[in-house]
Order: sequence, then structure tokens, then C-alpha cells
Amino acid sequence: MEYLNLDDSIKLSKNILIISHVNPDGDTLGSMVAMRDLIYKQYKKKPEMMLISKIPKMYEFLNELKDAKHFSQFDNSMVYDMVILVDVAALDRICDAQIFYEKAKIKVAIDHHKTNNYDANIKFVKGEASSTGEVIYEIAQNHGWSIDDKIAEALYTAILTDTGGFRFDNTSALTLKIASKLVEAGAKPQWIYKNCYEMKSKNFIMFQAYCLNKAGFAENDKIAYITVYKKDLEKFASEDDLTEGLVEKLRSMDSTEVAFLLKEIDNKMFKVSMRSKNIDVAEVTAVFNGGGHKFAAGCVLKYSADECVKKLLTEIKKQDL
Ligand SMILES: [Mn+2]
Repeated sequence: MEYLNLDDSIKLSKNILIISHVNPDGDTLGSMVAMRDLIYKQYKKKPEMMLISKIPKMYEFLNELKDAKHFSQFDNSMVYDMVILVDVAALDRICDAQIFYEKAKIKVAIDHHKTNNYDANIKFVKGEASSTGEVIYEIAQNHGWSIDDKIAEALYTAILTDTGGFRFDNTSALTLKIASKLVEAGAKPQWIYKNCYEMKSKNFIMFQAYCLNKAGFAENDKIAYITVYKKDLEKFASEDDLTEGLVEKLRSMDSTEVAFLLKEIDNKMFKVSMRSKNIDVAEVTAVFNGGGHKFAAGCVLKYSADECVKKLLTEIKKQDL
């Protein structure tokens, strides 16, 4: 594919669309807003922003997201000069919105997933970056684009959430340097932290307490697990993703080596999220056609809850706990 330069391409494009991924997180949303504002400020063109699913409540503090529209509000026959995907690891992460990407005259991908391998005319993929927000910061620097306080806030949110609050092993010296530059540009760490991590509903806290109370343990508490049924989720009805962070809570226990969460999707069908401190849980979930990383992996099992737990425990015990 012919090499294109981002600056010239933006200048040539009359209409630009930025697409975030399904089940959006802080990185894809912060990156989308930042990219929109960077282009708007620098080129006086206002890209449109597309959501594939609802914005989690915790990210509504990013005011610019009010301009984002859901996929269903777009005219499918529309052809954009430029379509930019942010934090989209694979094209199935934008679901039916792929048609907009396929038709685009200039396709741009900005991402930090090492496995990113779809076609684009312009690609900024940095596997070693903590987040797409970090990649966008570098694009802005390299192009001499200015970063105002709103852009800084969006990029800081992207980096903060993808590094789990600067705790995960993707937090590099560069990540912290960029975060520092963003604070200088006007991002307020305490305010952003409060919005991302301290705005849970009462139902959310009570649901998590309820789940932790009925956690199961095996192998001298080296394995900890929770089963969440549809009826539980309905009972605590909430707009929040009630299971968010739950499996990490179990992992944080000193004795835990492997933690997993079984979430009922349908009768005899469970989505498994597995975390570990040392062992490779991607190897465990691969047995059940799942995928993921060494310390965080998942799969779907089609058995009763008891059978799922039994099968998973058997596989986990094969590892060197
Ligand atoms: Mn990301």
C-alpha cells in the first residue's frame, strides 16, 4: 500500500470519522476525544466520533464525549475521506462499523496491541506503549500539535486506565514522563482519578461484597473463584458493569496464585475471566479455545457452573502452583 503522510492526509480530507471499540474503556474513549480535538485545533476540521456500545458512566466526565454518536445514528451509505481507528486491536472490535473503515479513502490505525495486523494506509502501532493515549501523545509531539487542558485530560485518562493507575507492567519511564507532561498541560490527576475509580454506585459496592462473600477456594487458597449468575446481576440491577475489577480483587489476596470469575451468559454457558500472579493462564484458557495474555486470559464454557469449576480447577492444578 502506498505510504501516506498523516498531516497531508488530514489536509486533503473533507470529512473524518474516528471510531472507538466495542465495550469501550478509558483508553479508546480518551484517545478518540483527544484525536478529535487535536485535529480540530490544528486543522479547523471537526471529525465525527463513533461509539459501538454505550459509554460506561465513569467516563461521562469527559465532556467532549457528548458529541459522540452511536453506530446506529450513522448513515451506512456515507463514505468518509478518512477513518481513524483508536485502540482497535482487530477489526471485529468495531463490529458492523467495519463498513465505514472498508469504504474510507484513507484508513488510519492508532493502537498499542502487538497483535494488530489489519490493513491501513497510515499505521501508528507501538506494541511497547502502555496505551493508545501514549501513542497519540507522541504523534502530537512529532507533528508539533499543541495540547490544551482538555486534550491533556483525555490522554491522561487513557494512560491512567490502561496502566491500572500506573501499576501494571506496561508502565514505563516514558509513560510517566508523558503523564508528567500532561499534568503540566493541565490534566488534574486527583480529579481524573476520582472520576475513574471513586464514582461507583452503592449497588456496585454491595454487589461486589455479596460476590466476595460467596467466593470459593481451592489448593490452600492458591486458587480463588466466584460464580456470578444472571439472576444476581438482575437482583442488583445497575447501569455499571457490576463485575468490573472483581477478579483482580480475588487475585490481590496474599495466598492467591490464580483467580477466576464465571459469569453466566446463558443456561449452561459461562464466560470465564482468569488472572494470575505468576503462572501462564493463557495456557489454561487455550485448552478451552480461549485466549489472552500470561496474567489475564479468558474463555467461554458450555457446562453447568459446578462442571465449569471442576474442569477449570483440573487444568489449573496441572500448572506449577
Ligand atoms: Mn488500550
